Amino acid sequence: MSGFLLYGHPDSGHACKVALALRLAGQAHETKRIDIWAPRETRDAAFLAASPAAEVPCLMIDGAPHVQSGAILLDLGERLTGLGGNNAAGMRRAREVLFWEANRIGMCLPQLIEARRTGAAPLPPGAVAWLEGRFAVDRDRFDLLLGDAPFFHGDAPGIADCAVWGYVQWVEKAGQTPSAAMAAWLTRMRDLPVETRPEALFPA
Ligand SMILES: N[C@@H](CCC(=O)N[C@@H](CS)C(=O)NCC(=O)O)C(=O)O
Repeated sequence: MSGFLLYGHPDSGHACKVALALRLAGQAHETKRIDIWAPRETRDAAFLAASPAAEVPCLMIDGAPHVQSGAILLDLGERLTGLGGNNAAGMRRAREVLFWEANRIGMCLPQLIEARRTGAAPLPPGAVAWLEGRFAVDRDRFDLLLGDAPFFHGDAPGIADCAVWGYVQWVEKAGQTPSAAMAAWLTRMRDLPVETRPEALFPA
């Protein structure tokens, strides 16, 4: 199949990152919702063939599968315009923010959200306090990285913003309080002239 097909689910911040990047770039694409709460073997056969770990996101580009949200974002940043990645400085900025996000916020907030989910397996004693301590550090680093600019790529958002937004969009669902800078950035992200509601990014 030619064109772009994104497998994802509205509960996956990793998949939301990629969906937002495609929207920001104005890239025509199809989406297919994969039930990440269902047993892996019950998922769409074409998806299972494309995504070896049965994880979303998986982005098909002209029939070729791409997995790992950070790797996909870096690919899209170079491939498409409007994502802040079409020059060396923009890609350097993207790599710096994406690797930080994957190591820090992308490890911390999803676990805090999962810890609060009804029916989730309980985390070991002390794990939530440890994650919350990490998030407090991440929140300060968010402020430092964003600085005085409206977006991580400057005046307009790019793949670094998509990466950070994936889970920061749910900071309150994770039981955490955003910094003032984070709250203002979230408002700017929500007010972008593209769809950002997870349920609408991956319609059933
Ligand atoms: N490091 C991966 C994480 C992907 C991931 O953990 N996906 C989750 C949803 S957020 C998933 O597909 N879970 C379903 C499963 O593992 O069965 C990325 O950045 O894409």
